[in-house]
Amino acid sequence: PKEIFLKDYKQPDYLFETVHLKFTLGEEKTIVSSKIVVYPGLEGSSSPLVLDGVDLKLISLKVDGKEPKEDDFCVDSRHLTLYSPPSGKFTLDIVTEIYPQKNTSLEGLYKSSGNFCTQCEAEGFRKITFYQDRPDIMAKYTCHIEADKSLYPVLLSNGNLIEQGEMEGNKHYAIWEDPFVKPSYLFALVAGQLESRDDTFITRSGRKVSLRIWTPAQDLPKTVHAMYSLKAAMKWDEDVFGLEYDLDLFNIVAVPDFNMGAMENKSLNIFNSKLVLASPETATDADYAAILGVIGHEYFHNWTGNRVTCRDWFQLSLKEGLTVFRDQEFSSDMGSRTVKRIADVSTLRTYQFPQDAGPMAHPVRPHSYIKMDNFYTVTVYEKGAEVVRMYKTLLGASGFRKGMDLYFERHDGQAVTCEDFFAAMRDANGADMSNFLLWYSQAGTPRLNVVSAYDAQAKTFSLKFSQEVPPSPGQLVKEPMFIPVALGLLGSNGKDMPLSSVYHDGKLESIAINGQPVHTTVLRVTKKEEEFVFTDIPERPVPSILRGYSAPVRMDSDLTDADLYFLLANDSDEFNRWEAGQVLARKLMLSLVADFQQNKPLTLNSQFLHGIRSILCDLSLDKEFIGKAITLPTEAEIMDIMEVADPDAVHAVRTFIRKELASGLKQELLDTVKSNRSSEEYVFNHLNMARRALKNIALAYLGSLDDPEITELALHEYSTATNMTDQFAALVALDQKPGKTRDDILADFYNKWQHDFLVVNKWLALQAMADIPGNVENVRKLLDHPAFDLRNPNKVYALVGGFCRSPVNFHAKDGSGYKFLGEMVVQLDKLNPQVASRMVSSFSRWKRYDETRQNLAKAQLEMILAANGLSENVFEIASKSLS
Ligand code: B3K
Ligand code: ZN
Repeated sequence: PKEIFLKDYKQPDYLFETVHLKFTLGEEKTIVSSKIVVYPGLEGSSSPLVLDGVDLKLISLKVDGKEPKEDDFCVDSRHLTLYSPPSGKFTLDIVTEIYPQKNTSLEGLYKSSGNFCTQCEAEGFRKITFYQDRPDIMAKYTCHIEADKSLYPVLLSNGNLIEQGEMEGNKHYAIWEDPFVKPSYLFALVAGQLESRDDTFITRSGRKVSLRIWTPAQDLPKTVHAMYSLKAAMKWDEDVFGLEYDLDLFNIVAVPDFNMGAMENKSLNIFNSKLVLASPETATDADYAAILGVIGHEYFHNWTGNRVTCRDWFQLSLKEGLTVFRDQEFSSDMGSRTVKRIADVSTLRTYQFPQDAGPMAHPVRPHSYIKMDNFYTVTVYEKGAEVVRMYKTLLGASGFRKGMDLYFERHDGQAVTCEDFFAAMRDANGADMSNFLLWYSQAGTPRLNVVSAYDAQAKTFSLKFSQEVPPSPGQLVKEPMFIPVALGLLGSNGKDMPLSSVYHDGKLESIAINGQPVHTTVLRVTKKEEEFVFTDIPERPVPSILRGYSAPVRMDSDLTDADLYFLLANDSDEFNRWEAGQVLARKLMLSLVADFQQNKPLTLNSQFLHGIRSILCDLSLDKEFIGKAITLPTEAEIMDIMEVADPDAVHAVRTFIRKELASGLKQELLDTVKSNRSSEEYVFNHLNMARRALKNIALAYLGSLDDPEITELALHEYSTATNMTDQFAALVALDQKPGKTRDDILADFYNKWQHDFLVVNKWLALQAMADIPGNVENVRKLLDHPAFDLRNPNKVYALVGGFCRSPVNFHAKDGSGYKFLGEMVVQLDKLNPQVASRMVSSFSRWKRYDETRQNLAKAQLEMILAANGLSENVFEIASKSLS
C-alpha cells in the first residue's frame, strides 16, 4: 500500500468544466455514461491525464468524439491514463459498467433495502466512473437517471429537477442540474420507493425553499423532529452567521445501511436512518439531540464544506472542525450551553485524548495517509472544532464573525487550505496570532502545568505556566503552543474579583475592556514557561483556570482539594464547577485504583459523598447540569491517565464508588426519581429532557444496589414508561444484575420492539456492553440472532463495537475478547473495509496494558495482518498499531 503525503500536493494539470452523467439503473448492472469538458490547468500541460477508477468495467472511451488508439491510453485496477490528451479544451466520453447490487462496501453506488444510493466522500466517486476524484476539481454537474418506474418511482440527484418523463418498457427518467460547481465527493444519486414529508422555509431575503425528507412510507411519521431540526438549523445559520440557503430545494434521504452518520451532498443529504427517524416511543432524548446536531451539521456544510471546500483531503478539518464547531454552537443555543460543553469535553477526553497519545496520533491536519477514510477521526473533527473555538475565544464573537465573513468573501466557490482560514481570521481582525498554526501541524495533547503564588505584602497573585507537547509518531520534538487560557480569580466570598491589569513579559498590560475591569480574561500562553502576575489582589484568590475549557490541553495545577471543593460550590463559570468535581473524582478514582491493586480495602471519603449530595439536592441548579456533575469520569478516561491501564481495577473502583454513593444517598436518589417523573406527553425541550436525564441517572445509581425494593422500582418505571428515554433507562438499571429478572425484561423488550430495527440495535448494544463475566459467549450467540446482520454497519457498531466498549470483557485476561474482535475484523474486512477498520481501531492502544494483555492483543493484530486480501483500510490501522 502506498502512503500519500501532504508535502507532495500538486495542482492538477487538467481541470473539468462540466460533467454530464447518465445512469441506466438495472438489476444486473448499471451503465454510467459520462461526458466531461476538460481544459488545461493554470500551468498548461502536456502530461498524461490520469483518471481514478476502481472496480469499473470500461465499455467505451472517446476523446473529442473519437475512439483513441489502443496505445494512446491504458487501464489498470486503479486508473485510466490518457498518454497525450489534446492541448486546449476537449471532451471525454466514458462509458462504464458497475454492479451496485454486489457492492457491500457501501461506498460508491450501492443498494440499501432495495433502493439505490451513493456515498462518494472521500474517494467513492471513482467506484462510479473514471474521474479526477480529488476535491480541487470543481465542476458543474448534470445527472440523467433512467430506471424502472415501479421499482424506483423516485429519482433524485443534486440541484434542480429540470426534466422528467416516461419511457418505453415501464421506465422513466429524471434530469437534475446543479448550478453550483462542486467536487466529486459531493455528488449524490438516490432511486427507490420513498415518500417525503414536505415543508417550506422562507429565507431571510424572502425566497421560498422546499424541504423534503424521504423515507419508506411507513417511517414518515418519524420525521417530524428531523424537519423541525432542519428548519431550526436554517434559521440559526441566518441569525448567527448571516448564511442563507442557496437553492430552492433541499432533500434529505434516510437509508438503513450507511457507514457513518450522514453525508452533506449538495442539496441531497443522505443520512443513516438512525439520525433521522425518531418518535417519543422509539427514540431517546439522546437520539433526539443527536438528530438535531447532525441535521444541523450536514446543513451547515452547505457553506462550510460545499460553497468553500477543501483543496485536498489533508485539509479535511477545514470543513469538519469548523462544521462541528458550528453544530456544537447550534445545539448549545437550542439547549444548555454548559451541558453541551461538558458533553463535548467528555467526548474529547474519552476518545480523542487516547487517540492523540497512541500509535494513530496525527495532527488536526495529517501529514500523510494510506487510506483517507481512516482519517475521519475524533482528532480531525473534535480537536479540529476546539481549534476553531480557540479563534473565537481569542478574537471574541464579533471578531470571529468578521473572520468568517472575510473567509466567504475571499473563497466562495474555491477549494482551499487551513492557512486560508487562518489568514481570514487574522486579517479580518488585524490580529497577532503568533504560532497558532502549530495547532494544525503538531499532534499530541499539550500538558499545561500551573503553579500559583500569592504575595500578601505586594498584593500580587502570580501564575506560572509551563507547557510540553508529548512526542507522537514521526514527531519527536515539539514547539510550545499558543494556548488561550480563560481565567477568573475567586475571592473568599465566592465572587469573581474584578481584574484590570497583569504584569507579563516585564510589562504591565491592561486587561480592562472599555476601561472597565473584567471578571474573566484570556491569557495568551505562548512560551515553554511564562508568568502572569495580577496586581491589586486584596486576598489570596482561588483561580478558576481554563474557563469553559478554553484550550484542548491536559492541565495540572497546584489547586488543593479545598480549592476544588470551593470552585465546585462557587465558580461563576459553570463549566469549571463541573470540572472541579471531575478533577476531584479523577484523583479519588486513581487513589482507589492504587488501593485496589495493593489489595487494600476500598473506602469512599465522606467529603466526596457530601459534595455529591449537595449538588444533587441543590434546587437552584439546572437538572441536566446536576446529572453531569454527579456522573463519574468514564473508565476510558481513567485508563487514559494511568501509567499502565488496568481495566479490572478501574471497573471495580468505578463500580465501588457508584454503589457507595447509591447506598449513602439512597433516600435522596429515590426522592429524585419520584419527584422527576412526569405523566405529561413527551416534549423535546430542555426542561423536560433535563428532568428525565436527572431522574434516569438517579435510577441508574440505584440500580447498582442489590436491593429488591430497587428492582421493584425499576420494574415499575419500565412498565409505566410512556417514552423510550424512560423505558430504556429502566432497562439499563435492570441490566446491571445478571439473573432471571434481567433475562425476562430483555426478552420482553425484544418482543415489544422486534419490528423496529433501530430499537433492536439499542437492545443489541446494551447486551454487548454488559460487564457480566464471560459476556463474550453471549455476544457470540447474538451474532446468530435473526436481529443481527454483519452487512449492516449499525448492527455491527451496536454488537461488536458495543462489546469493545466493555473494558472487563473486551480486555478479559484469557484473551477471549481480543480473539472475538480479531475474528470479526477478518470477516468484516471481506464485506466492508471501512467498518472493519473502525472495529480494528479498538486494538490500537494495546501497548497501554500489562504484558499478558499486550501479547494477546499483538497476536490478534499479527493474525489480522496475515489475512489474505486484507484491505488498505485495515492494513493501515493494524500496521501502525503494531509499529
Ligand atoms: N462528510 C461526511 C463524512 C464522510 C466520511 C467518509 N468516509 C459526514 C460529515 O462529517 O458531515
Ligand atoms: Zn461533517
